[in-house]
Amino acid sequence: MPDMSIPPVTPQDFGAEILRHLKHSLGKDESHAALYDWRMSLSLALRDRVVDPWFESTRKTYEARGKRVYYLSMEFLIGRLIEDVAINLGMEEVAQAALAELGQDYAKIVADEPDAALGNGGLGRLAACFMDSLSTLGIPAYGYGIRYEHGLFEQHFENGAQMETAETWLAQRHAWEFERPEVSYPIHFGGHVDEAEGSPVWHPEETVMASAYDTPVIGWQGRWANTLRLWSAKPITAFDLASFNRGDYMAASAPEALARTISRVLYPDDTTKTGKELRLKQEYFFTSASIQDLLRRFLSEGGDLAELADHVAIQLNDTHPAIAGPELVRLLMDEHGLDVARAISTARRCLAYTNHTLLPEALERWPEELFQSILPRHHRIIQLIEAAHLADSGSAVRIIEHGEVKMGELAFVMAHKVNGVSALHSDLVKETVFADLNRDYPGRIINQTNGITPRRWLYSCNPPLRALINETIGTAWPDDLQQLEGLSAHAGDAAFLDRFQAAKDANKARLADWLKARDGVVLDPAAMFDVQIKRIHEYKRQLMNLLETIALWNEIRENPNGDWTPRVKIFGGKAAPGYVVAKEIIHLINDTAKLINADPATRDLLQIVYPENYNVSMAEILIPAADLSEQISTAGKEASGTGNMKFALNGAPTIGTLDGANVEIRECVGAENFFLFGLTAAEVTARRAEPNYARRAVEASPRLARVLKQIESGVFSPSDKGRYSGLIQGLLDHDYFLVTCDFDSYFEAQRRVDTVFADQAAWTRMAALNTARVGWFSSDRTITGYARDIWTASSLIASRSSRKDVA
Ligand code: GPU
Repeated sequence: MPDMSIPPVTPQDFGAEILRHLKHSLGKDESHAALYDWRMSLSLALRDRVVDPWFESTRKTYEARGKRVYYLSMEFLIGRLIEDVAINLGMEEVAQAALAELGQDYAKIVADEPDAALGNGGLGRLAACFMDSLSTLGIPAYGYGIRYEHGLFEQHFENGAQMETAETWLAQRHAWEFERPEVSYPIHFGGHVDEAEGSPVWHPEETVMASAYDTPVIGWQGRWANTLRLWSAKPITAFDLASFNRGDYMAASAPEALARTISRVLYPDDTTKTGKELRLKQEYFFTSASIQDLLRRFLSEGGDLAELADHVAIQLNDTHPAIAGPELVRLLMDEHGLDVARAISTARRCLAYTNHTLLPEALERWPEELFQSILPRHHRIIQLIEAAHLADSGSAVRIIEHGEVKMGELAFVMAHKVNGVSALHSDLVKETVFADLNRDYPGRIINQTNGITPRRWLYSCNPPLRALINETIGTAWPDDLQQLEGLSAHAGDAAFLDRFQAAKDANKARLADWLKARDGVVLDPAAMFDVQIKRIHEYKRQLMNLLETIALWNEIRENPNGDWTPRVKIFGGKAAPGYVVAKEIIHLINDTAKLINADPATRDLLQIVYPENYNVSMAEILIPAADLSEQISTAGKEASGTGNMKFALNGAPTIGTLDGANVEIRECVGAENFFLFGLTAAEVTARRAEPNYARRAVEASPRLARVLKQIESGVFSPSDKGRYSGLIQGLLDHDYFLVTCDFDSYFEAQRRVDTVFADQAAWTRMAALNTARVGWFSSDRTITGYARDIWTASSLIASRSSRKDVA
């Protein structure tokens, strides 16, 4: 049922709006329009319809004088927006019909949109899902980040090895944003602090401008729209005319080039932090601009700084924006005259911090010297923060230690709440990385289990299943996902299960068609689609998946007439360009695929597929088509996972460890509908203490030993037999992620998967129960939790259920 706030429009009228943009915004007529022109015209016509709800939301926010949430994130992994906006506005069918009448192919136009890949993986995609839920829930909020000129690199395979090229989403105009040249702030770097007169003065060496670009984020049924405000770096002086006139053209454009560097490119490191100076500048750049912007907004409404925390909630998405603490303290002290203690306590009441990993290599630390040279004033302020923290809490935990500034500790100390992203992860945060601070600040660490937006990750990406759910339980589920529980009642109904399976089959056929057209790869849609898509990382153990694949290949070859369940192993994901082992794993997957896929003895039973350049749009095709979800990280290492939720929601049971949110997913779907294997987090820790655990595990498993020998001896790299000897030796010498120890348990769990999959009715029932029981993993539930436990922010729209009462 369309919402009253969106005026209904006919395909004819909407078609006229598209044509108006074609003529007046693109300067084309129908006979000259290219695909790009149609896409832009459709996008601009849709954007027009977002503007009124957006203004209305802003007006209500000003009137309410309540709290705004500011979500600071280095990454927003948005993906495409045409379908997202059309669906949230309830205009999908109108848009399709309008374009059909204009003789244009809607699907082709949608697929022409570049993926906005301003993020690496889970953390960035979570931020995008949160923006969607904040709007759907009607919580006044701004997302703040960087408008990278180049998003995450594009991945190509050359003879199986990953190659990277620059991504260029802004090469064509971005249809959804509004440039705000009038909204800009100076951002300073370097120089020194002059403390001669008692009150310190920062004399920076370098200044750039942060210039705003706003993208409206429309919620479900267009009831509310928030703003994603991304900052682009611009020079303070555009162009040095004197140099130009002297004939020195390089020098003339130097200030511009220097400034632009800051928002030029997204760092492609997922979870590992490289400690590069430019990265610190990026972090400070967007954080300072955001803090200046929210303070200006607050003060322009006549706010009293003593009440800042009643109007401002700032959420730090990991430590990347942790400089927000000292920056807010700096502005409160240096520009608004608060004393240190007041400045710190005011800032702390505004700030909260989300931790997304326990991996030591991901905890940001900056060499103190580098930090001080770029942010001398903040260095001093952090010393003040540390002194206050040590004195007030009696804690012994330092923020600056051994010549390093520790951003995790800084974020923790400056936050009134710190949260982990799954139940297990939050417990481990308390017990490990922040054990001491947890004792010093009891109750500060809480849990908020991650979630995903059901609008993009079911309604939009899975039309066949959407239709079946609508017919079965009605249409109120997209913003009240626990209603999916109503599907459980149909899990014994053969007709329902047939239709559920038919939806899955349609999605598998769609994937097969897409892969055929894109890569020329042919899939058997009757085979099990076994999917592992995520960043390539040793802890995520794509290598273990591949070792199991090779072991299976060996066994099929030995017993070709056995009762095998045909499988397609699908991998997708990028490796950080500097992550050597991850790139070796990619190479090995591709080398193995080449050999196994060409084996006539097993070809109909086992296939490996690794499409290049996995991204959000590819996930939207792969996830609905998956039969099995691979969530096989070493227990204790995956903070939450969110892909795991997307697969379960789309009816793909999980094979997985007791890690991250897998634990909670298994509780929801029932242990009998989840393929569990492997060591627990506690067992992992214990096993690491045992001498030679990897070699002993290999000795105990002839199946694994054989596979490792094959790889090491060059079976899969005949032209370069030694290619993987380092990788295999590494596994035997220091298998930190316990691939060897979990291998047998994983292999055995896969055989249980085979057995259930062979019983189609049992499998479909299990798949349907997964969909029915994971409604809790909606990011609407997650955001409701943040709003209640961290922000004390409220919705400014009537809730869905009370709207139902009115209707
Ligand atoms: N995560 Br830290 C990232 O994607 N990038 C990072 O830099 C860091 C964490 C992920 C976690 O690995 C994943 O388990 C989690 O679900 C996701 O953040 C969102 O919380």
